[in-house]
Amino acid sequence: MRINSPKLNIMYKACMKASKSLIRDFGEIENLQVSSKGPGDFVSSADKRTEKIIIEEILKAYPDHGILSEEVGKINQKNKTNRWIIDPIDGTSNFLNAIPQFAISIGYEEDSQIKNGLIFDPIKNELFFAETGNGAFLNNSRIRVSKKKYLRHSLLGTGGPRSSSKIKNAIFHEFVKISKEVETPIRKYGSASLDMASVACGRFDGFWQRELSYWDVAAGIVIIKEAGGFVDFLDGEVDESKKRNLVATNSLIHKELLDLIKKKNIEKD
Ligand code: 2AM
Ligand code: CA
Repeated sequence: MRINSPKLNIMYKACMKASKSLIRDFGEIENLQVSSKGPGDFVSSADKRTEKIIIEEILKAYPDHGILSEEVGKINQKNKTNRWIIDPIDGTSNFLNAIPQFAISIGYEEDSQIKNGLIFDPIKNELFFAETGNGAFLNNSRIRVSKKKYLRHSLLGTGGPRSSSKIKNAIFHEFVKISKEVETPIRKYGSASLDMASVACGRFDGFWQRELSYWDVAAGIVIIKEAGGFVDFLDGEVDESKKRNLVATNSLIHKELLDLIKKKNIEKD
């Protein structure tokens, strides 16, 4: 592994340590699935355990750095300069259903700019990582976004909406609208961070999703950029807390996809 940056090193160490127990927990899920209680509580404690290991490793190295993490929320909020953004299990529903499509995602930002990102799929043993200015990698190899030029020939991914979404119909209509413009059916794999990693390494040509959280996408932002792709937030979102609606592409199909998303949905809500 060609990791020679201090921040990436910490991410890598934290992630490897956490993934050991996560893989063990994943192995238990199939048994729990057929039990009367189901795996719900077990998954939530696996989530918390993974998060705790990652946070401990980061704070051991940088005790005063800020943390934003899906389960515990914010730590060291006073530090506005250095912050780590963590999603301990991205793709929770997959994990819960014993589907091997989930990841640990860790981003690091300085002055609100994402500098480093790492996304680890512990089942496929795929480690995606990047540091600003130094390119993006999958395990030992440099990765690049795809070279597809036209939306019609592109393979796209998306996700959501949750049943609680207040804009469910608009999201479904957007899906229909975009589906009609691509030859290959759109993929919905259920892990936003791995969808972003897929754009970075050229498996997907683009990905968009509404109502995400910052921890779903923080690491993916720098990995896609360093792989030559483009990441945008819809509706002029600049404030991090409002950055929820994302479009990420190989850059060549970006305008075409963005224009289509912005075009009024034809079907009525
Ligand atoms: P999670 O597994 O950590 O909950 C599923 O489409 C993907 O989107 C997952 O990565 C899921 O993260 C993420 N996601 C986050 N917020 C979501 C939302 N409001 N609706 C749908 N998916 C969401
Ligand atoms: Ca997530």
